[in-house]
Amino acid sequence: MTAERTQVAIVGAGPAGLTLAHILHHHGIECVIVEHRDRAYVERRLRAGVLEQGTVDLFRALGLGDRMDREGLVHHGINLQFEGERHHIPLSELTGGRVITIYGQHEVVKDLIAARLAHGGPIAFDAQDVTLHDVTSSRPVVRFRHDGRERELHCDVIAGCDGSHGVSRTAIPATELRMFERVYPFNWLGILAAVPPSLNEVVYAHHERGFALHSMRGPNVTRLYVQCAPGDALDSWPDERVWLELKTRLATSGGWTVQEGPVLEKSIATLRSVVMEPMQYGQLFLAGDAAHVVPPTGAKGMNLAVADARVLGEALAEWYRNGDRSGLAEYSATCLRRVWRAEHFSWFMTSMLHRFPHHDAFDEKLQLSQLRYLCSSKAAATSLAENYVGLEHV
Ligand code: RFL
Ligand code: PHB
Repeated sequence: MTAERTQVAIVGAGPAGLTLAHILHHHGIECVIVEHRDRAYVERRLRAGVLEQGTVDLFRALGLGDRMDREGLVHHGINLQFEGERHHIPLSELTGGRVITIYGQHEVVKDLIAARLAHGGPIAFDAQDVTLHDVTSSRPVVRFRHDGRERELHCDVIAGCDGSHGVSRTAIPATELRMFERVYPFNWLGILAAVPPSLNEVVYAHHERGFALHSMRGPNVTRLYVQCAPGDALDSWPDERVWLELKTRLATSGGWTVQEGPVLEKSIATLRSVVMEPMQYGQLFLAGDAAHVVPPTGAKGMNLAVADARVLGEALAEWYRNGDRSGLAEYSATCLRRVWRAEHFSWFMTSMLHRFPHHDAFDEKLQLSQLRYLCSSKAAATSLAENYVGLEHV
């Protein structure tokens, strides 16, 4: 058994854990990241693609934005499509010039890992049997097996950044945690295709056969999603079926639809809304998907993870700098205000754009009316735009 000491133990090397490590490093606070997958796995895991302005600004301020600025695609608007017509929502025009940046989450993760290793910051990849102990004491401990030996990490604070299937959340007794949840009766089948995007912006399509989404990862790579049934497995979606649904659901009456290309990756994501309250127990602080999950329709999950890390990092810096615990005491309440706004927005986008099994003609008319309102009222479009680019003060 090797016993070690650090100031903050971070469980999980996703966007939340890695961002927090960089903020702490910036303030001269020591931390160790414990990640149960290997480096190649976390760097390959395809997920989010839309960075809010606030996320981009934070990465730049931490000196992590070079490749993102070179390779990320800056978008000034998104499109909503329904009844075969495309409607442009000019995000920047409606929000005083704010933009979104299309840059894959795995590219963010690669950049943050490379920068951390370059300054000598420890990450224990491939850590097995990670467990949390004494989280209500002033000396909590993280134990794990690594490189064939047992390690014990003594720290002041544990940051639980280990996603929705991690162990941190389970270190909090059920009696101390309230869980709010909504499960949706459909999933998303996503593909990455080696073909240039068919349009230079993101398209969210409402269609009688179900939702579809056109996005991208670069000038020659398209990212596409179709709503599928909850029981569907990947083998019920051969490439021909995926393209047929995408082309049907994304087609406009003007004859536009998506271009086909070789499928590089295919996977199914489940859609859920979850919030855990509070996001703190003793010296354990939850951040990102460990504390809350949103359906991807609002493109909020990674941005929320980064926002939690920023609040926690600044609160820890205050505490170490002058013993002021007020930021830590308010951590959960501060984050939950933003989290619930994003939960509402993601639920709203999901409810408006998908086909629900129990929907009848009345429900569909309501969805279409809401979509038409968003595309014809500046007030309604502004509300969508400010949520989409990210609200700074909630
Ligand atoms: P992560 O990324 O899941 O990272 C958690 C890390 O913890 C590790 N881990 C453990 N480590 C040690 N011990 C254990 N016991 C552990 N258990 C787990 C894991 O291996 C992992 O490395 O959580 P984090 O950092 O909170 O980040 C959250 C985001 O990953 C997530 O919210 C987004 O991907 C959601 N999301 C989107 N978010 C956006 O902001 N914009 C988008 O456009 C967007 N699109 C999406 C998405 C999620 C999707 N899926 C796959 C659900 C699109 C999709 C399809
Ligand atoms: C993506 O590019 O993967 C993406 C874009 C918008 C979303 C979700 C995912 O709402």
